[in-house]
Parts: sequence; C-alpha cells; structure tokens
Amino acid sequence: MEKEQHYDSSDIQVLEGLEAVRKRPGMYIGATSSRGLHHLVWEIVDNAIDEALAGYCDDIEIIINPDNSITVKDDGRGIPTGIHEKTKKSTVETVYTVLHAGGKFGGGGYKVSGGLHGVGASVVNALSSWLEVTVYQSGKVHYMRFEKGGKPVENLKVVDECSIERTGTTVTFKPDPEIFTETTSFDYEILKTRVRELAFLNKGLRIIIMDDRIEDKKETFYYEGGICEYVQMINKNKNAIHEKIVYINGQEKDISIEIAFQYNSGYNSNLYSFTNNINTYEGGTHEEGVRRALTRVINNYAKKTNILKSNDDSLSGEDVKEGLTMIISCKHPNPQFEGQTKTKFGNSEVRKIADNIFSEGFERFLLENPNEAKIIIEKCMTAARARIAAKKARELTRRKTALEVSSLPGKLADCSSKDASISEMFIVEGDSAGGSAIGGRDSRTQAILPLRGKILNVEKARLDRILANEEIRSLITALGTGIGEEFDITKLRYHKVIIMTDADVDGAHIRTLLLTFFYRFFKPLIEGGYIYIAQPPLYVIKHGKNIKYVLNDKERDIYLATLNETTRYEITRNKGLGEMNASELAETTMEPTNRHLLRVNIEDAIRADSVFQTLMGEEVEPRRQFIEENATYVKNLDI
Ligand code: 1YM
Repeated sequence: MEKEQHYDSSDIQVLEGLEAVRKRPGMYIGATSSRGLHHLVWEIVDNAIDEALAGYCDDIEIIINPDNSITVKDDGRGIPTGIHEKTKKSTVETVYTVLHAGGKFGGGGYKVSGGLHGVGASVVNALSSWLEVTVYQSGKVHYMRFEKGGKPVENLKVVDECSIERTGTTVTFKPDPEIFTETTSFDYEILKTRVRELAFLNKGLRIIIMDDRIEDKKETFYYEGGICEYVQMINKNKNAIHEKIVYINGQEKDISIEIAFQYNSGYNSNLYSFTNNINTYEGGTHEEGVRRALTRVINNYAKKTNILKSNDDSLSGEDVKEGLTMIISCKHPNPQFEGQTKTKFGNSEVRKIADNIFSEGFERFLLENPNEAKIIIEKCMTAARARIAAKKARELTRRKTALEVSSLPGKLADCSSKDASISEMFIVEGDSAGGSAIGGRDSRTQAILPLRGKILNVEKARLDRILANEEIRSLITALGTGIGEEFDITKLRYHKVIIMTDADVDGAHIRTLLLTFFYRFFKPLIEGGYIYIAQPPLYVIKHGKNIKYVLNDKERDIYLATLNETTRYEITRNKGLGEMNASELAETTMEPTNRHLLRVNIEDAIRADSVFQTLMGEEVEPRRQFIEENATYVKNLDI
C-alpha cells in the first residue's frame, strides 16, 4: 500500500525515462550497430513468445516492410486495453512508455523469454521514429500511435470492429535513423536464423517471416518435434550412427529442462545450450549438470555390461563428447547470466536438477534401447583409444622439438619483440603474399606466417591426424599456447593473431577454415578477442597523382561521387595480396594507423563453423547455394 502512495506517474517522468534511453541507447540495447537494430525486433517478438508460452498464441508473423519498418503480429489475447491502475493510462500506453513495464504489469505467469537485455517494448518505442500498436480484443480493434521517440500522438482508441474470435497484437515500428546511424536496413538472414532457432526451441509455435522489400520472400518455421528436429537438422549433412534421437525432459519446481541428442560418425561435438531461448554460448550450470551426468551414466553402463573392464580406462568427458550433437534448453523464472558476454547461465541449483533429470532419463533410455546403447558406448570407447594415441603423438612431437635449437616453425618470420601484448602475427595465404607481407612489416612487432594452400579439413579429422598436418603444426607452434589438455593461454605469443587472406572466394574459404579451426581448438583465443581479420582494399582508384584505396563497393561509390564529373580516373580491382607490393600492402592493410581490422567474436566463429559444415558436407546443393550467395567474391565461378 505504502508503495502506491509514493508512486509518481507524471508524464514528465515517463518522457524523461524514454529520453534517457535515447541519450544512452547502448546501455539498453548493447549497441546502435546492425546488432542493436535487430535487437529491437526481438524485444517485440519476445512479448509474443511469452504469450505463446503462456498457452494463448500459436502464430507469430514478422514482416520487413518496404520502408524498412518492421511489423510483428501475434494471435494471443492482445495487450490489455483497459486503464492501468497506477499510471491512469491505458495498459497499452503503459507497456510502450514506461521502462521495464513488460513483465511487471501482467497478472500471473512468469516471463520466460526476454532477450539478452530484456529491456522491454518501451525501449523499442524510445528508439523509433514512429510506432503503432493495434490490439484485437472482444470484437474491437484498438489503435495507438507514437512518434519521435515514443511520444503518444493520441490516446488508445477503438477504430473498428472485428469478429469476436479475432484476438491478438500487431506492432509496427520504424527505427530512428538518428539513433541507428550505421544502418537502418534489416537483414533477412539474421532475422531468419534467429526465427528458426526460436521455432526449434518452442515446439508447436508457428513463426512466419516475410521480406516485403522483395517479392515472394516468405518462410514458415514450425517444428512439432522441437529440439529433436534441431538435432536432426544439425546432423543432416553428417552420418548419424543411431537412428533414434534421445530426448529427455523434466521439471523440478518451476525450472524445466529438455535435452535432445544424437551421435554422428564425426569427431567434433556440436553442443548448444539455451536458457529462456537465449543461446548460452559460454555454457553454465545446465550444461555442466548434463555433461557430468552424461559421462557418469555412460561409464556406469559400460562397467555394468562389462564393456569396460577396469576403472583405469574410464571414459573421459572428451570421449563421450566425440561426434555428439546435443541441444539443451532450460526455462527458468529468474535466470542469472554471467561471463564476459553475459551468456553463461549461473544459477547454481540448476546443476543438480539438470544432472538428476538427465541421468534418470538417459539411464532409462539405455535400458530400453540396448542396440543404440551398444553403438553409443562403442563410439565412446573408440574415442578413448584415439585420445590415448593422440597423447602419445603429442609427447613425440614435444620430445623432438626439445632437441632442436628453436621449436618455432621455419617459415615463420617472427618479430623481435618478446612482449606478447604488443606483438602481432599475420597468417597469410601463399608464399607470394607472404613475401610482400614480410617486406612490408614492422619486424619489431609484426610476425608473418605464410600458409601454403588450404589447411586441413578439421571437421573430418581427429586430433591425432590434425596434429600430423604440417600447416597446422606450424600454426600451433607459432601461437605458443599448446593444444587440448595442454592449452595455456598465458603462453600466447601474440595478442593479435590476424588472418590476412585475399578478397576472393578462395580467400573467404581459407578464412572460414581458419576460423573453424580456432573455434574448434582455440575457443579461448576467440573469446579473449585475440583473433582478427585484416581487410585488404578491394579497389585502387587512381586519378591524377592521387591514389585511393577503398575497402568495398560502398566506399568506392562514395569516393567516386566526390570526384569532379570531368575527372578521369582509373579503377582496378585488387586480385590478391600477392599483387600488391610490400609498401602498398603495409600502407593499406598492415600499418596500425591505417588498417581496418575486424575483431572476430564468438558468433562470427559459430557462423563460420556452420558455413564450413555447409561447404564440407556431402551434399552439393547447399555448397552451390553458398557459392552463389557469396558471388560478390567470385571472379570466375568454376564450381
Ligand atoms: C507483437 C507483440 O506484445 N503480445 C502480447 C503482449 C502481452 C499480452 C499478450 C498479455 C499479457 C498478459 C495478459 C500477462 C503483454 N501484456 C503486458 C501487460 N505482441 C505482444 N500479448 N494479457 C495479455 O502477462 O498477464 C505486457 S506484454 F503488462 F500489459 F500485461
């Protein structure tokens, strides 16, 4: 009661709240880049997903309109239209103007979804040029519009009638270009990827996505099998070794957890975990509980059935992970996110709950499916044998290098500094580019490692074979950290590891291979922000005595527009790094003051990893499609 007396709902306060969002948008949506722009969509979609999770909504529609505004529709109950007790405004207006109003105004039921920032619809309104809400409820169509960062144009009003069966909410908003200065253009692929993930994670929910900027661009995502179908999709281009997907779910208190998995004949694992629909890239207690239980249950079963003879050769966590594709999805009423990117699930009580639910379900599965059980255990045993072989191989390389004067690879042109914090290593493609890079570098701080051709396909090889590949060995030795169990980040010799490949399709391929390699075997380097991509200029524009290097088509057009119309200029497309001489390469791509480096984040690496699987998979069609979609790179399409 006391709280209510102190509540101040003046319009001024509300406007100040929205103004604060506009002053520091980064605090609310992370960034005002393309990433922040797309984040707006998820804030609105999350409310529709919550409505679906509460059991009132089956269909969600997302439309990119020709003017780059976004429409989100659902068929739920509709946001309440009555006057809100505290604000004395309609609840619709309250939800869209009061910060953090989203979860707090509803009746029962906790909010499960909510993006990483989970800031609510009012933030989207604050950052939009205009926003419209339409609610279909009790046979009436209610409508309200806001302009210029969330200011109501007029109160919520009834504008039409509709059939009594029709219920739901439709929201359209246009991001404010004054806030999103980099871009206000939505990327269909980014939206689609996340929409598909949301459909997998919420079985039975239908999500339609349309791009009305283009004709006939519409896709529907609906998965009756939920995360089982997710596992199926990931394993599509792989060779599953047992038919049945293992599915386990359970609930304790108000925490629910679902796990689906299947082994394939590959050597890597694809384990993705989620809490409240958020990808927990950094793992957390749900993952820890499941991993622990997986190792224990498999070991117990192997011992009980006498496949494992002694305790000494127990299977390790790594052994049971080989070839594993697994999705873990947890729903928690009050999740705590930790870690560098706030994508580590921290609630400690979940570790035990996940362990209990998983071990109980998996034990039952093994008992009821002895054939699958046998295949899985055999697979893990083979992995264990390979692990022991790899360890021997590693010991062998170590002993050999200890005898040599320097253990650094011969083709590495190292820098003279031994201070990792100022040292950089450029990984370049081929000897000729390597030559230019060596000629153009600052040898005090810049090391050059030329790689010959393509590195090994790490998807299809096990650690022992990977360690036998010379290009990869050079790379690992140059990094200095060791690999696998021996990995030690404090031994990293360069705090910038820069991938420098040509701006063509081969260069893109090698970059993808390297990113995949780092993602699979040196994840901490990506997480620590040590991996970069160099951006060599795509064009050289000469006019008169001036030479201008530009990174891409857009920069080219902007620069050309500044030239006087009568000006004569000559434009050439850079074919490869090797074709630039040392000083050109240094000036445009290597010198810290001039260059444009991209820092690789974990999402880039995950994307590379899945692109890689597309490229390396057995199927020709997805490969052809990738090449086609990346045709800007392609000079002569020879596939
Ligand atoms: C296109 C976006 O926002 N749908 C939506 C939002 C709400 C409800 C239904 C809803 C929730 C509740 C009760 C409740 C919201 N309501 C509120 C609040 N789609 C979209 N659909 N009745 C309707 O949570 O109890 C916030 S969001 F606070 F007003 F209840």
